[in-house]
Amino acid sequence: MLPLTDSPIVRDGKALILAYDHGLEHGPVDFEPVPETMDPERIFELATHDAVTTTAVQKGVAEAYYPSYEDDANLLLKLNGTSNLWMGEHDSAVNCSPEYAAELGADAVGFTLYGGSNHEVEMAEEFRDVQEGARDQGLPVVMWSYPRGQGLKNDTKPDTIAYAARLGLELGADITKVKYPGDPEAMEHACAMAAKSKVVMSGGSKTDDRAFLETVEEAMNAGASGLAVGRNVFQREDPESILDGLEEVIFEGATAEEALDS
Ligand code: FBP
Repeated sequence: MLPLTDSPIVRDGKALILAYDHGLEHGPVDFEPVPETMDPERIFELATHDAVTTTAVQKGVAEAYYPSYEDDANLLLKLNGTSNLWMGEHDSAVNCSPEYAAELGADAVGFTLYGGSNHEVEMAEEFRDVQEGARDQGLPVVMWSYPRGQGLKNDTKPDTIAYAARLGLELGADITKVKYPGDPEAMEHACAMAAKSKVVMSGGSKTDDRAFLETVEEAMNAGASGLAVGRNVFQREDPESILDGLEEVIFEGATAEEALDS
């Protein structure tokens, strides 16, 4: 496990990952609420906000846009992904290597693992190559740990999320991104399962400012090390304002109430 003390993707041991792989994972529908977000430039402008420690994108977006932002934003290159057009059992195609990620200027790499899928074994083997390749490049590894598959009817059950967090530790992720399991006790259990590795909460579909900041506050108090968020930022008309609030809650220890009042 990397200590992450020198990594630009964490600030004071915490991370706010701006996720923008939705064009692949969900398709154009996610850009409909705020159409200018279909342009990656808009997201890289947000990535320069002080609250954002890194931005997660796929290879093509990084190749085309990151060169203009490399002085002002950090890059987390997602190394696998699947479109919503895929109707099979949960799986994710590896589309970039850690070596090429490093060439593109990545500060970290990301990988989705669908524990519980019929493809879990192959995905874990692919993760081994990614994790060891990232170690060779000195890059931290962030696992999107999403238990899914035919046998899993509820992917946010407390036990399932605790297991998801533990998979990150066991397989060598430095940071594991999990869905919020619904209450602070369950999140605390998941963070404890990750032991020395860090857990960040996944943003999820857009909610109102209060509900969102309160959940982030709960997750932080439960031991999370931050957030990986897409839609709850870029689907807002004023994304800078929610980033201001997230900065207060994640890095300054403010309550959601204080962040909303400021
Ligand atoms: P959101 O904050 O918008 O949920 O983004 C986080 C994320 O993990 C993205 O990186 C990814 O594209 C998406 O969620 C996957 O969402 P799901 O598979 O749950 O539909």
